[in-house]
Amino acid sequence: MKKVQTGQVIEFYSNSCLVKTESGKLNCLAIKNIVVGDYVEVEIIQDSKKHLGNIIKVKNRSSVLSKKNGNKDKLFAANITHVGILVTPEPKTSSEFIDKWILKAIFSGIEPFIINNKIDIDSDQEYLDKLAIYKDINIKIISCSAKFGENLEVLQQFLESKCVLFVGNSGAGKSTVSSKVIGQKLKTNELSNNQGVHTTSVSSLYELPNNIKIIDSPGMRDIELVEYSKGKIINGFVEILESSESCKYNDCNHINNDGCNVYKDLMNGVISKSRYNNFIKFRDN
Ligand SMILES: Nc1nc2c(ncn2[C@@H]2O[C@H](COP(=O)(O)OP(=O)(O)OP(=O)(O)O)[C@@H](O)[C@H]2O)c(=O)[nH]1
Ligand SMILES: [Mg+2]
Ligand SMILES: [Zn+2]
Repeated sequence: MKKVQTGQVIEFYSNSCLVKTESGKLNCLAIKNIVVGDYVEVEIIQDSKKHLGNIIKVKNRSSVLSKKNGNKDKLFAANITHVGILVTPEPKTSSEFIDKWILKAIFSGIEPFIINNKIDIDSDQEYLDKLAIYKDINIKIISCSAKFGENLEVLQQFLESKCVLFVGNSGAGKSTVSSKVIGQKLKTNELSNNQGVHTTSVSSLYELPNNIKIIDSPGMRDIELVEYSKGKIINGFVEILESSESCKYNDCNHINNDGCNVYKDLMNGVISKSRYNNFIKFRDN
């Protein structure tokens, strides 16, 4: 066995993690600020029963998902390329939830897309109008029924060579989509680590054929946007940002319509009401 190996963290417990390298899965001592998805260098330990390796280096990340925890950033997952936002007629997905995750993805260096799940159940015009808003701003939408396996091959194809995190309200079908794509049930939250201690949350990375990677990180379920400064929120609304470049005044607040191009585009229907409302809400709350 090579003394130093490169691998990816595929499972993360409170004080240890599993690193997948060319010679297999190595149980390693977790070090500070390592998360599932990280590429690391591991030094093999010859004489320890508990841990097979020490992480000596973390490689640069292409993206990182984190959450503010007081003054600190708590990291959840690294090197995710795509966030799949599950949108369903039942439970009803709010536009606020969708816009929050689009913004979060953009700020984290990750591409958001929408999974229109449960196409087997009835949806109304309001629901279809909601989806149309995201199609208009060039968000990729994949429609499927996870439960009945409809169109899942399209999702699977799209996910090739990507590393995805599925997000959605409770009941939207994250677990169903994941297990259908993975072809097995997900690991549950209750898992014992090597010292027999039950950890309440474990983050996992599932590697599938065709180089599909799915990350399951229970801690990322609910996010808040308090961490982003008011001035930056507009960067999470690309069409509004673009429109704002034609506002008459540099310090336009996009509310009073004096020379405001965003307001004009809102009136023209170029910018959707719900996107505009969420932008103002996220920015001014
Ligand atoms: N009709 C229909 N039901 C679905 C579909 N996908 C999932 N469901 C059902 O929706 C319910 C919730 O699915 P889950 O996969 O457990 O949802 P989840 O997003 O993991 O929910 P939480 O774990 O609570 O966050 C289950 O009863 C599924 O069978 C679908 O495409 N169509
Ligand atoms: Mg679930
Ligand atoms: Zn303006």
